Amino acid sequence: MTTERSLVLVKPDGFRRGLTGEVLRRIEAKGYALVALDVLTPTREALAEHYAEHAGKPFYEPLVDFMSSGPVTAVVIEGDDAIKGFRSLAGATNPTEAAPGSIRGDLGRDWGLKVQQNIVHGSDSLESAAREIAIWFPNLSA
Ligand code: D4T
Repeated sequence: MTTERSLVLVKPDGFRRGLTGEVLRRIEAKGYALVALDVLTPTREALAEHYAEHAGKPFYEPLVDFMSSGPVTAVVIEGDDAIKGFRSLAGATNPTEAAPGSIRGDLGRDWGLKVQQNIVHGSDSLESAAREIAIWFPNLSA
């Protein structure tokens, strides 16, 4: 096991619904540390960088529209195996399929929209985490 950092976002749907505290509670209850936290409305430019791998996919434009629609809470968390651990806390991308007990399974649903509004984002690898943390927290030392 290695101590890892992961970039977590409480997306605009989670923020609007007042779920930031609930997401942070679950992260802390799991035992991960909060390293940095910011509330901001993401720019389309930052989102283009963050979601570069999805450019051109059918859900890409709706995704950028949604993610820039209001404030998000951006958080860097830290702990042993925190990247995989948070993905497990978050649950499957599709909230209908996300297991009960997970953030998306307990708090999310399909709203019949062009893009899934699934409350949280979490980095999916060490490389993604380093890349994403540099986008959202350029002043955070590694
Ligand atoms: P993020 O990146 O937001 O944590 O979500 P995931 O890691 O679980 O999912 P992802 O990167 O594959 O997708 C990013 C974002 O796009 C939405 N999405 C995704 C969607 O609406 N339809 C789809 O078919 C996919 C694959 C949900 C999350």
